[in-house]
Amino acid sequence: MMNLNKKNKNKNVLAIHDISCVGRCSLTVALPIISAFGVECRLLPTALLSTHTGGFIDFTYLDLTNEMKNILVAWKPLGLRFDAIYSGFMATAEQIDILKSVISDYPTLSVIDPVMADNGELYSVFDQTFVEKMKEVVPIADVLIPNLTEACLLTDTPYREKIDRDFIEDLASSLQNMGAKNIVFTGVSFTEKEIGAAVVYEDGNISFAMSEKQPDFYHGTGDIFGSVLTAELVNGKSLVEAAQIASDFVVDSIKATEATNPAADKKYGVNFESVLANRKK
Ligand code: PXL
Repeated sequence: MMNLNKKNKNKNVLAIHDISCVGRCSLTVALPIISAFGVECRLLPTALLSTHTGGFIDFTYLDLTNEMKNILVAWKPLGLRFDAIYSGFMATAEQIDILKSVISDYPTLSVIDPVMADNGELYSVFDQTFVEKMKEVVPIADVLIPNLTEACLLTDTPYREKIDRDFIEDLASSLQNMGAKNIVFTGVSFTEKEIGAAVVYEDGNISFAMSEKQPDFYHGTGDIFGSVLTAELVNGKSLVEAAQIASDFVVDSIKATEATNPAADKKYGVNFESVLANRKK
């Protein structure tokens, strides 16, 4: 007999990201991870790309803004409800307005990753106008999950590589002055040994969800972090618990990549599949 978990209430997440066909990020990460954590994953795709934009030269890019509008109209009579909305890569400034209307039409937990930059640099497809527009999501996210580059861009703070706790506190108070509620900063590292997330609650309280630092940088780890975090929040974990599980999951995925393919090209992402396959509940 199948062992059905009676506690599973068949929760669902609406994931609003692009489909990058190759490169393990956005929906190709959110869909398998959220499902494997026992949560249905519904999709609102923002764009269709041959690969993601980080390190691939000639990629195709189909903007799905109009199709997003059609999908939302088709959903209207269905009376859908979502246990969370998890958004990431928005292809155009107009899609940020669509995101805002989805969040107001479907009141629920919103987890927003202001995807636009990493390692001190804006992704090639975005410009300063897009950065200004992205600032509008800060007050509508229940949980905002920027990396440090994105947090600096949102707050007009010069980016730096070496950071300390004061720097995180300053970024957090700037974001909260803009209306941010809870913030989970990703890619936070104060020492050679640790990397993880800084979790800042609405009341300004800070805690850290650290894991073992790995030497190499891989693409797509922010989306893996966000997917695990959102699924575990829907599963009833606290923000710090969910952030710790997500940080550990990312580190395990990097370790699995190095163990199975030490020469892996970093732009193809990490082997999260083997971590999912070996996960014990
Ligand atoms: O992982 C973030 C991401 C998502 N989607 C696309 C990207 C990136 C980062 O480069 O290019 C298309």
